[in-house]
Amino acid sequence: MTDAFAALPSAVRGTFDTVRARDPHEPEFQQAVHEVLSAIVPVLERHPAFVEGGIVERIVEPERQIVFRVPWVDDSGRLRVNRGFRVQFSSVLGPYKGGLRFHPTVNLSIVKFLGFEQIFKNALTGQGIGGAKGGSDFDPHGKSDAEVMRFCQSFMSELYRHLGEHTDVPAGDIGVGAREIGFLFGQYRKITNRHESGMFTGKGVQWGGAEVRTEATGYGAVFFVENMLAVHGESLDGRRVAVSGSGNVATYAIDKVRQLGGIPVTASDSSGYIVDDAGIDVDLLREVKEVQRARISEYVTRRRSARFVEGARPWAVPVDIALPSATQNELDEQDAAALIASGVRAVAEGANMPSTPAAVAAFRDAGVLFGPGKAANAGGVATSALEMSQNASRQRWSFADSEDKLRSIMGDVHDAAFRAAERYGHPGDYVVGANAAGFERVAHAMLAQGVI
Ligand code: NDP
Ligand code: 2IT
Repeated sequence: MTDAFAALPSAVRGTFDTVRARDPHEPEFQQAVHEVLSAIVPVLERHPAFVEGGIVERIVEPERQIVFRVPWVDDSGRLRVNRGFRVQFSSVLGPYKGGLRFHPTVNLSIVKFLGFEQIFKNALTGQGIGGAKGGSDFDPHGKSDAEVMRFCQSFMSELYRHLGEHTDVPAGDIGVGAREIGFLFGQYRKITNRHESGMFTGKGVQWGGAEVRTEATGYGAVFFVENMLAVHGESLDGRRVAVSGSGNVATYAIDKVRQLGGIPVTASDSSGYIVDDAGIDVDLLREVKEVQRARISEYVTRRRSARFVEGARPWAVPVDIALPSATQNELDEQDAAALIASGVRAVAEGANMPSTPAAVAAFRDAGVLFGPGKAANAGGVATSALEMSQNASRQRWSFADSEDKLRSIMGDVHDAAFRAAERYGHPGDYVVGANAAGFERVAHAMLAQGVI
């Protein structure tokens, strides 16, 4: 990946060279920085104060990064050691905010790329939340509930001292769902002797969680697509949609596509993908993945209209809309070419950075409507901010009100990105628009708050 970076204009080249020299072993972080820097050049040209204030040099360096040992004992009595991370990237707009990922591939490069993305995504939501990310190379797959609990308790026994409702507020991400959040919150409460609802989002709705937070990222991504299509007088009705992943984001994206009259025809996990031309049955998918925690091939044993394709990704299936919602760099140039050849109209990133830079370039060149992750998947963290508001005011909003708010926020996120793209001379380019709108807000706040 490192050698594939396109040359950058001189305004940002020096900063990128410094990032590469400082962190030569962080390809995902470099990729995320490269995307943002290439998109914000027109903003820097229009705001010399951002250049003089060293905003770009400062923003690529996390305010703080925490790396720690997580020892725990498995069910056979064997000692295991994982590595924990929290990268607190920027608190200029609010407390650090962003998810925790538990997956064997997690390392500092992944956590930094996610934390960096989170700064601009969170800014774009218009809420008062800074940017952070964390996690561990722990793999919850195949672990018992008791093992997951012991791991979460050990993880939180270190991390708790860096968290708090006004300091840093984690949430879920890959491998961290309702079960893990419960164990993590429980340990924080025990250690601190504080039931501090606002220190974690994605909590169970029975104990401080917000309605719609579970559904928010997937629903939000589909609302984003709805907005992109509406600009051209089009809708989701009757359109075939390919979704990758079968976790939190993918499941609720599929659910909302169906509700809005589209036909979600694929889902996947790390073993392969399923195609169901009758439309994915969300209840069955949830039963297989959430309840049984089984492989996705289990779905086809219970659904005649579906087939399983092992060891491949779903992008060769002809569709009108694609929602990559599994993980980073899961859709490359060849996948983009296949989607374009089959006439794809819109792509929106439910995952963070799922499309490689070459795939993004191919979509933009082909005139495909392309919603980058920091805009399209912002509904999750935006609803986290709504959860924080409800916790602070001890209120509980209904599902219907919360979904209305999410829909309206996604309309605002779309419009902010759309308008910024026009303002900076790249109409219709949501990559420029989302990065420019998020960056502008962060940069103004950094200038106002001085050199810190
Ligand atoms: P989940 O853990 O719920 O689901 C992840 C899904 O992606 C699973 O189907 C998993 O398959 C698949 N997957 C993960 N890693 C890989 C891999 N390396 N190769 C192939 N498939 C993989 O996570 P989420 O749905 O929460 O997150 C999905 C994406 O959305 C991530 O990029 C995340 O950062 C992003 N996101 C999540 C938000 C949220 O609110 N949860 C908010 C915004 C973005 P398997 O089980 O086989 O590993
Ligand atoms: O990538 C993301 O935006 C998330 N995983 C959700 C973060 C949050 O704090 O809700």
